[in-house]
Amino acid sequence: MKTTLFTTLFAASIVAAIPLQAVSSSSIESRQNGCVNSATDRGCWGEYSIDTDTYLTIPSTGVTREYWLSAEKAYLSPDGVEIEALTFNGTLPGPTITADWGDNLVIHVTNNLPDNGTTIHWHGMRQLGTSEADGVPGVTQCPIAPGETYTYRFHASQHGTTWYHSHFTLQYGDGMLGPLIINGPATANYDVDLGPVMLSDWSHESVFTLWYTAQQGAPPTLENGIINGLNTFGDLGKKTEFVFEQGKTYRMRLINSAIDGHFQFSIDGHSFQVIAADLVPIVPYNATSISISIGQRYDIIVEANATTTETTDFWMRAGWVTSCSDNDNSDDISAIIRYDNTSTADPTTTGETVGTNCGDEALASLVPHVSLDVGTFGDLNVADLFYEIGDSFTWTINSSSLLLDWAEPTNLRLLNGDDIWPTEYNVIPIDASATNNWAVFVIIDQTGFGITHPIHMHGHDFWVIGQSDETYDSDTVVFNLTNPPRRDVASLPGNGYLAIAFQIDNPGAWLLHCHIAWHASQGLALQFVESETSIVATFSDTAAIEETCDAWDEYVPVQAWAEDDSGI
Ligand SMILES: *[C@@H]1O[C@H](CO)[C@@H](O)[C@H](O)[C@H]1NC(C)=O
Ligand SMILES: *[C@@H]1O[C@H](CO)[C@@H](O)[C@H](O)[C@H]1NC(C)=O
Ligand SMILES: *[C@@H]1O[C@H](CO)[C@@H](O)[C@H](O)[C@H]1NC(C)=O
Ligand SMILES: *[C@@H]1O[C@H](CO)[C@@H](O)[C@H](O)[C@H]1NC(C)=O
Ligand SMILES: *[C@@H]1O[C@H](CO)[C@@H](O)[C@H](O)[C@H]1NC(C)=O
Ligand SMILES: *[C@@H]1O[C@H](CO)[C@@H](O)[C@H](O)[C@H]1NC(C)=O
Ligand SMILES: *[C@@H]1O[C@H](CO)[C@@H](O)[C@H](O)[C@H]1NC(C)=O
Ligand SMILES: [Cu+2]
Repeated sequence: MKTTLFTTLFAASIVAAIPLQAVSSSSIESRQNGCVNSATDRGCWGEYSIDTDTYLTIPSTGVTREYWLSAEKAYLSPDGVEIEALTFNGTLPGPTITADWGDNLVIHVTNNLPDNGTTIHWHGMRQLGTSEADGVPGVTQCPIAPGETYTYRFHASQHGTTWYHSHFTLQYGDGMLGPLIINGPATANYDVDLGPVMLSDWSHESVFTLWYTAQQGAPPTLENGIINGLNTFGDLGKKTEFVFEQGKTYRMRLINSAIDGHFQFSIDGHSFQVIAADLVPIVPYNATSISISIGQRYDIIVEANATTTETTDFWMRAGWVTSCSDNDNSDDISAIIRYDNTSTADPTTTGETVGTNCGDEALASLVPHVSLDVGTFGDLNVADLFYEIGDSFTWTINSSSLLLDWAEPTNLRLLNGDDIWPTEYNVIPIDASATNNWAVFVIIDQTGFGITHPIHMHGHDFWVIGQSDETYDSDTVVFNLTNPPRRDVASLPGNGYLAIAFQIDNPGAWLLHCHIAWHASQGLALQFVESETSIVATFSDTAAIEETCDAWDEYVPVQAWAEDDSGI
């Protein structure tokens, strides 16, 4: 076990060192002297462990993992129906990117699409000191023009399960996404890591075509959903399959990578332990199903202890919650677990009834394992969510809908000393003061629609200090500042409010947005410009920022399509 772990930890070649703040170095020897991660000791991780506060302690393995990704069109049939997909390396999902906690990642993304720009966001990665690698067009960089390459360099300062996806308008809905796994310790033991389980909704028509109707307000109904890139559709297609060995325990890494789908995940005949919410290990709790909002991840441990006398085949269900959005194949988005790998039969098992929860798991269940309280903060930042109906439907935050100019990203403006922000950049400046270094942001749904919005923030995990479907009242609200749930996506309940707190410790321009792709395109987003005067000093490759914009400026006059949404 010892040999295996440290072989994988240090097998990758050392390519380049990335300058980072607050990186402590550790030698291979000291790590080998530490506690070794194994099936019966998952809390261990060399000289670090599951108890390490990942905000304070940033391990460095000295290892750089280098990847190449190609954004390209591909004809694929995930559910038996052939479509022209936009992909990474021609597959759906794209290649799994893996690293160990403390590694550096260097990912070269080449845009081989004939007629779209692109940028890649590494969802949930803290990007400490590397905001230029956050991959948001119009915020952190210009889109990568067709034929061009941009290199993303960042440090794996957290561990767990996440994903990467295009942040260029609706593009990930056509297939530009993949898993991103950072190996590290866990809060419960398991035998086998089964890897990512990506739950997506799926359209037989390009999301760019659907956008023409979506921008009028009503969300389109997609035809299907897929698990790890596969599902059936009527008699067509096939299901993803997993094999269990009786008595073993399996870690599964659930990722909701949908554009407009909320899932209640379950496995017939099995309950499971939930051990992490997004990139935050939690005190394990047991569940028979789990509500997973767009952009969220849950790591679960499933014990292969089903009764197999009647059947050896069980459905794994991405239960579609129809009260959040419609789907034509809502009762058949599933995969198969087999205890007998020679079986080809469809399971006949029955499972959990899908409920109506469009929001998150109960806050009380999501107790972070490393207990951290919210520190001193200044004035609250409060913004109302509303909407406008003009030529098209847009959401407004604090009276303004996000609209970014791809050619003038916030980072380029900062480089050029041009920080008179256009109103529609929805900038909230955030700065620490002598007495506090925490920010609190409250978003209040004033639309009256009653729709739940999964809110994702870049550059930070946030502390969920308030989440309610009741009317926000500043006089009576009580925030939970004592080790509240911590993660990077949390739901804003319909007609209610979401209050989050985060540490002002990472200079950069950080997007906060609804992860329903239609809503993001309709402007439900803003950006925190955090510690503005310190941002430019964090850039390690200003030439890359400028050259990407120069190439984009050259491409724009010949591009086939103009920006027709918020840009993200
Ligand atoms: C992606 O494709 C490129 C060639 O286009 C190849 O060099 C690279 O190794 C592939 N990346 C992965 C992660 O498979
Ligand atoms: C991106 O490409 C698709 C075709 O794949 C097209 O429909 C869409 O309009 C393009 N969007 C932009 C902004 O280039
Ligand atoms: C949850 O399930 C695990 C594994 O079966 C078990 O050890 C544990 O006692 C259960 N916890 C609770 C609170 O039921
Ligand atoms: C199977 O394991 C789960 C926890 O992983 C536990 O809650 C459940 O009671 C077990 N079932 C049986 C039949 O032992
Ligand atoms: C099926 O399981 C057996 C026993 O564990 C194993 O030897 C065999 O390689 C497996 N076959 C496939 C196709 O996975
Ligand atoms: C909301 O807009 C007002 C007026 O433009 C501004 O003073 C305030 O700082 C904004 N608040 C937030 C949270 O954006
Ligand atoms: C705050 O949240 C944590 C995690 O959900 C929970 O354990 C704790 O009881 C909550 N405290 C209060 C006062 O609500
Ligand atoms: Cu939304």
